[in-house]
Amino acid sequence: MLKITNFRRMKFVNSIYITLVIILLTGFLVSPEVSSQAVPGKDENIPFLVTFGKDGKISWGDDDFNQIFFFSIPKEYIQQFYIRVFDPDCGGEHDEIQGDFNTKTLFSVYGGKGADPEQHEEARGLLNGVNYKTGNLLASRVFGQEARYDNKYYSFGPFNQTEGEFNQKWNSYIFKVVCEGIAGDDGNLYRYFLSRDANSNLAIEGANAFTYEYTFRMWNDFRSIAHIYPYVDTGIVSVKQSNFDWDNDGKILVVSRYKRGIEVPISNEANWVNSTIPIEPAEINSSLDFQFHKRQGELVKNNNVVITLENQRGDAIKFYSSPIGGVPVYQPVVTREKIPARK
Ligand SMILES: [Ca+2]
Ligand SMILES: [Ca+2]
Ligand SMILES: [Ca+2]
Ligand SMILES: [Ca+2]
Repeated sequence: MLKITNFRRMKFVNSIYITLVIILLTGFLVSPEVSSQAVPGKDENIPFLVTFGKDGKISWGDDDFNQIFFFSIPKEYIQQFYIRVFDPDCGGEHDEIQGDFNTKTLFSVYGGKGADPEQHEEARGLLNGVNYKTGNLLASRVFGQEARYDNKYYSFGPFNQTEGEFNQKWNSYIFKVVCEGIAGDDGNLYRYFLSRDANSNLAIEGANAFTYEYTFRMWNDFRSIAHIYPYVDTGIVSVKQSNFDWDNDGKILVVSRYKRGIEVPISNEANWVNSTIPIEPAEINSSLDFQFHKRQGELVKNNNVVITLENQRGDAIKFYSSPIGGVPVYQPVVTREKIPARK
């Protein structure tokens, strides 16, 4: 046992109070509800989504030149909202140039019947040659090289929740956002934010964002670890992961409450590699943590990668941009007696 003098105990108690006050004051800024509205999410440590123009090479890391994200708005939220896109243009800052900037990117927002990927499998965009642009087109815009939106936001909306497709299970309205590289060969890097406001990022409590095929950019920093958090729903006994164009860039590990870090086979240049990971009953209704550890030594620069997951029946598994139930943590075998003493 650690012996603490009264004075030291007072200091310790005071520091706990101060910490609590700081947590309460800043809670709004760091709550999961807030971070879950950014795509990629705060916990993912992923700088950008990426979509190349359709004349790009798949060896640059985008296998299909489109990306589909879904936003769920809880039924209780009755105000209008906006889907904001950061750096929607392809030019200037952030984007990946090939020759000159000539990529045009079409962003489209869909609602109504056909938008919800749980009720309409084709909306997920995983069936080759099948139209995934289902639902009512609510808004769209093409972006080229536009200084006006370089390193800035463009806001789609306002939308009303009832313009989405209602999902009974999640008691939410679902919206679909499609990004397509309709011309050119450069990579458009961008992010989303679901907001109550057109001009700033104000999160909607209980809202969420998810996808079934995630195409993203890694940080150009070999110390940086990216994460994605697929949700393991009831009935899942195994997960098949597929990764594309990982450029042999270090390791991909799967961590969960019950997995310490299973290494999965990785892709190299413009190829898909897959493997199957068994799921324990105790992992149901939580998220797995897929960790992307970059190779040490010579930096693999501008690494774009695609990840898809499916269950044992071949059904796609969602990735949430913020994990449901929080970030998975280790459950060490011995926990009770091993709380470290404060110094
Ligand atoms: Ca830009
Ligand atoms: Ca170009
Ligand atoms: Ca961009
Ligand atoms: Ca790559």
